[in-house]
Amino acid sequence: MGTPEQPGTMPFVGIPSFLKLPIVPEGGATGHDFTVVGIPFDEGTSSRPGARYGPRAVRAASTLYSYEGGAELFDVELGRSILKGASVVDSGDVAIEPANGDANRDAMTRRIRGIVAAGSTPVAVGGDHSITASILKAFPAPPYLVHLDAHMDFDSYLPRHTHGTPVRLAVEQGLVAGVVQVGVRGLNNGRADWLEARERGVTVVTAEDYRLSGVDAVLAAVPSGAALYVSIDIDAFDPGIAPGTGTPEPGGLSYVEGRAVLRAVAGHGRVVGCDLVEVNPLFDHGEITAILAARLLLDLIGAIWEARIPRRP
Ligand SMILES: [Mn+2]
Repeated sequence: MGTPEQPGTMPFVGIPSFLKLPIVPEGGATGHDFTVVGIPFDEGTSSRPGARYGPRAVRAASTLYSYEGGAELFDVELGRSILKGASVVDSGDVAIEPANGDANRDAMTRRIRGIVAAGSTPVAVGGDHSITASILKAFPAPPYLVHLDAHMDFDSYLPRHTHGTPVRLAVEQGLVAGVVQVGVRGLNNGRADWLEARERGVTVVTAEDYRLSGVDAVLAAVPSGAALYVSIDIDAFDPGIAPGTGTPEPGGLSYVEGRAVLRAVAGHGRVVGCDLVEVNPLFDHGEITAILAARLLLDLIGAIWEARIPRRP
């Protein structure tokens, strides 16, 4: 996978870019298959802030997988290497400023637009979930949104640009061709919003639905071959494995359940971009949330790459 920035070094040595991959400056993303970008913004948080530290924590955790300089990621369960031949780079962070909401949101959109225009697939690491609406604005055509989350993020009672509203904003502004949500649960999704979302065509696969129906319930909502955008809110996962987040909710997905969704959608459609949001290291324990996040991103982009490049024997 690409040219390792720091060949031969151990995970604990060197500069912790994502997977210790080469750092390319903003605007230098041409020719790379995937471009990781940090968006350290958490002013959309409704409860416990701190997700601005998510990109740094996820990058540091990702170095656990950087043996051999990240040059090969052999998945022993799959019996093959993931991301083989893919060029993946870390383009640093969007330069977020405090209390500068509109400028920050414009900067996010511009940055993602640049990555897309360069022919690369953006892999954004948040930051709170409000960033997803600004990211979706960057695509020339609205993709289908595959959204893993405990919450529908369709709140009508919150201001427009919070982490409880990106899906409402995306639907109202026509930024998505459709939405399927997986892992929704708990007592913080309002009845009126739930009804309205479904009326507007949002498919809600609750955590319980998913346990009963598996990935079929998700795939049924998305046309085969469609352009997809995958947004992973880490709170889709159970707080037992993902405590480091602002609004944890019991009863979430296991790692294996979540990975199955990611692999299935990557093989079902054409993923044009993705994000992983709401990792809040201030509430993490033993870095388990950040490690889960790093692993999910590797699994996802590995599956996207595999769908693009037919497997060789
Ligand atoms: Mn969310």
